[in-house]
Amino acid sequence: MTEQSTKLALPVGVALDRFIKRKQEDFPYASGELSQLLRDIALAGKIINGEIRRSGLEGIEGPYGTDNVHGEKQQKLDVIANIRFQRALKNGGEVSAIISEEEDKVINLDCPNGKYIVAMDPLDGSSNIDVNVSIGTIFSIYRRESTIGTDVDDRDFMQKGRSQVAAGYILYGSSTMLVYTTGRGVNGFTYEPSLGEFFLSHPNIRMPESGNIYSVNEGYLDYFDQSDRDFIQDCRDKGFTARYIGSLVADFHRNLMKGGIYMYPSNKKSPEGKLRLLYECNALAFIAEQAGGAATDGFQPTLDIDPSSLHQRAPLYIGSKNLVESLLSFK
Ligand code: P6P
Repeated sequence: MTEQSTKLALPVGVALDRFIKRKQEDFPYASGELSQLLRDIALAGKIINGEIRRSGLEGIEGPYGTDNVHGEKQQKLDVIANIRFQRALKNGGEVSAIISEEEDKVINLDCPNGKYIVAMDPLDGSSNIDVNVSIGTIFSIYRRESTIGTDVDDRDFMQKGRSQVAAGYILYGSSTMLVYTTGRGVNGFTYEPSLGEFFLSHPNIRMPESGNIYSVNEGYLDYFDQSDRDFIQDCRDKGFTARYIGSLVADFHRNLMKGGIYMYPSNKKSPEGKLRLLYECNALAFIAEQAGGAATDGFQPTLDIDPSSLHQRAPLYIGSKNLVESLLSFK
């Protein structure tokens, strides 16, 4: 394969496997581990997609009966998705440890030679599972800071979002899509269940610089800071459309494709907001920036936030660059 040909945009319809291999050639020193890791995530996504689509028939809807570290009721599919991803990544051998919304502590995969660590929300939007509304998987991939061959340590997980080597999400919506970046743009793949494969459907996604959609839970309006209330009022004065699905991945993806802003501000009930920095905010912030959008906690770019704990929360304003800049002008 000549140098030039791998730089060309790959055609819609190319299979994920071939896309990953072609793009790997853009990284001269790539030895294939990240490629394999992306395949492992896609594999788990395919399995979970099938289970979500059949959940009403297989009695795997509803609560599991336990709470996660945040005191949120775990749904059966939360637990199943968590297991699927851990198993796929452990079997793949490229990942030494995982942090997950569904686990209190770091999950060591006993792969000390794994070059990478993964932070993930196996299934985000759980409250929507039983009412057939879109839900999603969110993942961030980092290179280990600790020495390969030794056990992971805190340094590995306390990396800024700016250090991600890859990030993405799987949206289980009207179609199932994998959207990811490795730092050279954002590409979207649509799952074809009859062939059991993801195919490139949205090459080189760019987020519109502006838009007229705002996504926020206005039921909490009285708990928001005045600056957030003023921004929301400004959106309404401009005749913006309000769209809030209650699934971050679905709201983010719509805004990525059409332009818009999603916000989950700090508020009187949750002073740091609700969303988790390491496995929700950072991945989407990386994608947003790679697609020409922006993400902030209201004071600094999300990707520059210095993590201090595994499950820390961060306010999130993410979407079209002009809308995020407008939001910041109210701060
Ligand atoms: P609220 C789902 O639990 C989630 O993490 C995001 O997917 C979603 O945008 C948000 O929380 C919804 O939270 O407080 O508006 O119900």
